[in-house]
Amino acid sequence: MGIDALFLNANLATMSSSGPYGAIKDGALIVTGEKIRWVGKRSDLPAGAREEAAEIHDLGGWWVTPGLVDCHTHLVYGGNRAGEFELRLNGATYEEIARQGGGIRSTVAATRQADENSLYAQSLPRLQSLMAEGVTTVEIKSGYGLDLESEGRLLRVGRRLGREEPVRVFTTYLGAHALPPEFEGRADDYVDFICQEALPRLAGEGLADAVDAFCEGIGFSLSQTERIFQAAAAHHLPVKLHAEQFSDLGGSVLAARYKALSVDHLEHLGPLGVQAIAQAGTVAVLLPGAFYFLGEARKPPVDLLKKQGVPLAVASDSNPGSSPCGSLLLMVNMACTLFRLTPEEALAGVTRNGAAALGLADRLGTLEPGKAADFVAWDITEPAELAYHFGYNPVKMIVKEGRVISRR
Ligand code: DI6
Ligand code: FE
Repeated sequence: MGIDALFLNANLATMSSSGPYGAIKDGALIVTGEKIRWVGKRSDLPAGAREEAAEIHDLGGWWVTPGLVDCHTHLVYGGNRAGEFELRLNGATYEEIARQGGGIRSTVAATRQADENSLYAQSLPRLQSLMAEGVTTVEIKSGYGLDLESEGRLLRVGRRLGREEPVRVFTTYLGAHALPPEFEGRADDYVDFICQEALPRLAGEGLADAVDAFCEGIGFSLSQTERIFQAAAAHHLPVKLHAEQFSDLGGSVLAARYKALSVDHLEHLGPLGVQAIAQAGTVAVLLPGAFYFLGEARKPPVDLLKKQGVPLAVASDSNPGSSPCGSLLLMVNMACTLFRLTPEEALAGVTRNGAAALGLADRLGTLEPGKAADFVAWDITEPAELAYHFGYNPVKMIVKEGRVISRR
């Protein structure tokens, strides 16, 4: 087995579970093909590694982390809602705006109007902004098209972004994001349409890696959500859930019964929900951007989640209404300042646990032999700096599947 690349002179925050950050000072990484073959101290490098290596990269004493994983975004959509933001700051409420045709529905209208190329062009800069900070894996949800044709277009744009950009894209069908205008007053009929038509078709075309729903008073009920989970199971797709964002409907308990990959938001999650997801091994995804942008007061029960050993992920929730965010590092900072995660926990949230929230923990998220050779070199003197700065990007080099894709 040949050595394609040897990376030397770096401190490694492997994020594997041994010790703080799984740190290895003065470490080295050997890459073969698209995978990490060996990780360790430079002094322990296997004999002959330097001679055998096709390429040797000096990482200048920088710190290296796994490639970042943004496990919850809605970044493919048309238009934006800056006007609505302005209205809100001039005193309009979210409900008034929604009644005048604003809110999610205005994004649905703008998204339906945009053809595939236009959607691609509008979404690409949002993706590139995340990638510039070392994101090498991103989840992208549908949910701004709602009808079959537009949801398919959103998911196809997501897949195409993953083919044309050096980033791994995981797509999630979120048909149950909002009630489309053509189903006004007929939410159960819309759920039938999701379960009987849209989900089977999109799953059949291989456009979705998972299924999500917005389980909320202003979204879909517990029983509607359960029907969607059953349809997902029938098509062998894992589920995720927007749960307990504005109220505690028990979405997390339901999601745990369906062995959900993750439950996301969770500001109103109670002890029963925490216990259920702890037992199911479901990841809790924290979205500090939405909490911040909507000016929420109630925080997710972080201490209880930690006490019960629930893996915590952190994501951008990039979307036009509640988190128009292009920086995962800012979310790492806010997970610490707003939700009191430690820098190490926040970094695990965008690496190891972000990967787990996508069911990819065996392939990504730590620097270990056999995992994808996705990693980022940072010009920092200790890993906590990644959480400490905000509005500052210390990336020096990004490697995706063994290939250097960016240097700064
Ligand atoms: N929860 C949210 O915060 C966003 N979607 C969701 O399910 C809001 C999306 C939007 O306002 O466009
Ligand atoms: Fe979301």
